[in-house]
Amino acid sequence: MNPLYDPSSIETDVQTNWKSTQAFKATEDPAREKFYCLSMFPYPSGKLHMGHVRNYTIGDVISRYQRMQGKNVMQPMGWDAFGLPAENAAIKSGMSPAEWTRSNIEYMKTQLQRLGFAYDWDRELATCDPDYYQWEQWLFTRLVDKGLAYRKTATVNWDPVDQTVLANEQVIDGKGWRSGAVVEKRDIEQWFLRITDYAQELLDDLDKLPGWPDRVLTQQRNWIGRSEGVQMNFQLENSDERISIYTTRPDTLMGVTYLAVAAEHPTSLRTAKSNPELADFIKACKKGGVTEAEMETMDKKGIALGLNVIHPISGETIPLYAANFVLMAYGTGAVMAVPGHDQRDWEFAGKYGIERKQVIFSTDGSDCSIDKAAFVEKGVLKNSGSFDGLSSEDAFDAIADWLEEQGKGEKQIHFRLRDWGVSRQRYWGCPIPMVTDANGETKAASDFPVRLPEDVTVDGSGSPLKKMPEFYDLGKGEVRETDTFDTFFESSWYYARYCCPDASESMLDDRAKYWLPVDQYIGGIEHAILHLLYARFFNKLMRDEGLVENDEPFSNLLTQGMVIAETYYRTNDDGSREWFNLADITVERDEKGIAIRATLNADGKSVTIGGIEKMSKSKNNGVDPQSLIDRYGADTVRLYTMFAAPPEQSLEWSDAGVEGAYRFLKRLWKLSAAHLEAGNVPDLNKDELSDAQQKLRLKIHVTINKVNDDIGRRYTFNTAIAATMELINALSHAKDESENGRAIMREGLETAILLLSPIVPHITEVLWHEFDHKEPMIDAAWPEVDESALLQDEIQLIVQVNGKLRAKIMVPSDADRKQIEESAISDENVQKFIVDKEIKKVIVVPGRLVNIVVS
Ligand code: OVT
Repeated sequence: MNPLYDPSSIETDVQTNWKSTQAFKATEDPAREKFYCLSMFPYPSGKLHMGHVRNYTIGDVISRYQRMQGKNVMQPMGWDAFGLPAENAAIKSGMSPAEWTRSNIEYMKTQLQRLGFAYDWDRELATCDPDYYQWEQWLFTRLVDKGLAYRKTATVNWDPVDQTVLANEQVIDGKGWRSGAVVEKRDIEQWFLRITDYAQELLDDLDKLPGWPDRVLTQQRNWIGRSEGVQMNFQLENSDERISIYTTRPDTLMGVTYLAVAAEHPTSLRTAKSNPELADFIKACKKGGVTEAEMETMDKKGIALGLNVIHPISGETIPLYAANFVLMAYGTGAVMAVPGHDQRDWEFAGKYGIERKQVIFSTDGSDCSIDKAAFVEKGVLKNSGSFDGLSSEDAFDAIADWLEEQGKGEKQIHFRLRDWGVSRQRYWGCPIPMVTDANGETKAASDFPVRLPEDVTVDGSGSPLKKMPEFYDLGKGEVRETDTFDTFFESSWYYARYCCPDASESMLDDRAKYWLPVDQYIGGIEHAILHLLYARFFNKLMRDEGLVENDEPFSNLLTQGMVIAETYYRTNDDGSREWFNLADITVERDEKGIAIRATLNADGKSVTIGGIEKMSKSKNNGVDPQSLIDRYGADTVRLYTMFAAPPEQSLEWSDAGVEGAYRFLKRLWKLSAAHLEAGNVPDLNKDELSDAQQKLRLKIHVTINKVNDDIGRRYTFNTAIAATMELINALSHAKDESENGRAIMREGLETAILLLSPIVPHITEVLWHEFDHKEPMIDAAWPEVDESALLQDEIQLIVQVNGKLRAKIMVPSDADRKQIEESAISDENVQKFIVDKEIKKVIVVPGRLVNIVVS
């Protein structure tokens, strides 16, 4: 065995071997427990970044661990290949989006292979391939038939110079990204999916996902936004016309002092005919039209229509306004305004001199004045006629019932969720398979699948499809849709297609029923809302087509944190900043590793140390994983990424950390080589162990216990690695050349190799065979805990108080729970942290720790 660790040669050898033995090919086998592990597939943007490396290493570690537990593991990989970046790159490079995308895929695939991820590459898919996207075209036409997809007009950003629709991210400060022209709003016909039909189920089924992080569940719940409220009508004075509104606070009804409608509300449009000032206001609103997101921050403006409505209970007249913060597309396009109990209405009333009326008061006597701000809490009603004295909750029902009896309103359930607009006026996407005939009727394209022409040049002046009659002009007055789908369409069902990527007769086949749901899904938190909601929705659509049986696509979800790094810059004369990459800087650090001075290598002069931020091109603080792989090998990169932070937290880049990971692997290699050099190892004789030998065996088996818990349950790979490093440390200090000593060394090294193998699969594969094992590492059995090794006279336990390490205690190995608790609590150091506190509970993890929870 080579006494020196040479990652580049061993890693390519090992990878070649995996490839030739098809080590990661997954086949359906109903007799075995399956485990489907999926990492969010990448946009083929050029090359891997550290965010990818982190995501895919986490997925790979989980996959390999589960495989070694004997499960039938499937881990696929593919490409989220459509989208705007390819069009932008095509404009710059002169390549077609198709060429650019495919060459990126080729390069990024070699990078993934170089990192040794255990993918079943036979399942690879790219969403820009017709074999893939034709099935979403098929599903879409099914949805049209079922009324779950429909067309309506919706507003887009229009660049009047480039004559094209812009995506939201192409609008910068209200101007087009290329032309710099002020962006206008245009209404055009677009396709929508009726996700709102599934709103209740999408909400209810969140309760079936205990394996999802709470914060993602909460974000999904808020996005769906179910509310219980009352729909009611306000009659226009001297007219039969009624203005319908919805409120979740009917208890504040008696505090309504004006009503606000959207600029484009029918009543507003009609009134504008004889009111030029209002007409101007409507025009201004249309020009600067806002999205829901912009609403929060924008300046709230309105104009009185000169009309009144009649309060449904009091019969008083109250003024009607048109306001820019009410959207016609949202609800009824009208809201009741309660300045006393809603902050936005409070401010609007102040600006336009409208009365603020207090009808809700606090129940506990706390300050509820509306002089300085609206009182938005619930409370008890006053100034509300016969409803006085009721609590907000009781008033909800009482007022709703009263309105219902009078035929003026009713209780309703509303959702914040809107239908999903899937049309994009872009080229590089899946063509929407619809045709408009000479009568203006839309129907499914008969020449299904509709292939996207790939031989095009993109110049930024709108989608080439719109200039290709050979694509859209079908003759006889028939015109093909030139819009393409939102790329979230493709990413909503790829997880299912991986089960049967070659199914040629249907979108999915029975193999999907075997593999689904995904057992573990891993990806960035930025997808907590839209992607995950759309994928859940598609799963239900496919279920209702009989294509899958499960209600939810992803049983367990792990959301990884950001990769962040220091930033360095100099300020230019014009105040702008020039950002420098860590690779071009020399940094002086204090003893805690914090940067205190930095100079640019090129000129030796100092640069400013910026904050620690998400790695990005704009701040030039990215670290190119490829250069690390070239320098240290894949195992070091994998080990570092997993060791530097628990997966859900952000990972702060540190060159020193990478060096440390590399040194550890060298040490593992050296220790193994030295042990093997010394020749044959006798069997362990458990009956004749010295104290030191017993202790070392105890360490080995406690480590197995810990790693099982850390990798298998908690997903804290960093602590699993730390424990294994400690084990290696203990082994290297043992220096016991006796027969039993050498047997324990072998046991310890083999254990460490097995425990580390999901994380650093190349070095461990080689060592495993050096230790004379014949089977591939991935088929080796995961180490088992020898209970007899845990049965020592005395064992060491960690004692925590509220999760923080406070002491280490020795207890008899056969101590029962009560004894353990007692000796933990009576420890001198522990006492310091629990005196005067109430012990809420004591958690004992046998063989490992005691956690005392105090308040
Ligand atoms: C990386 C994660 C992503 C995702 C996965 C693929 C990044 C985490 C954020 N195709 C879609 C997609 O997101 C997924 C689909 C299912 C909708 C960073 C970023 C900084 C990295 C960086 C370094 C240097 C320059 C620039 C950036 N993140 N963490 N650190 N595709 O290709 O974008 O959430 O799970 O892997 O990402 S993707």
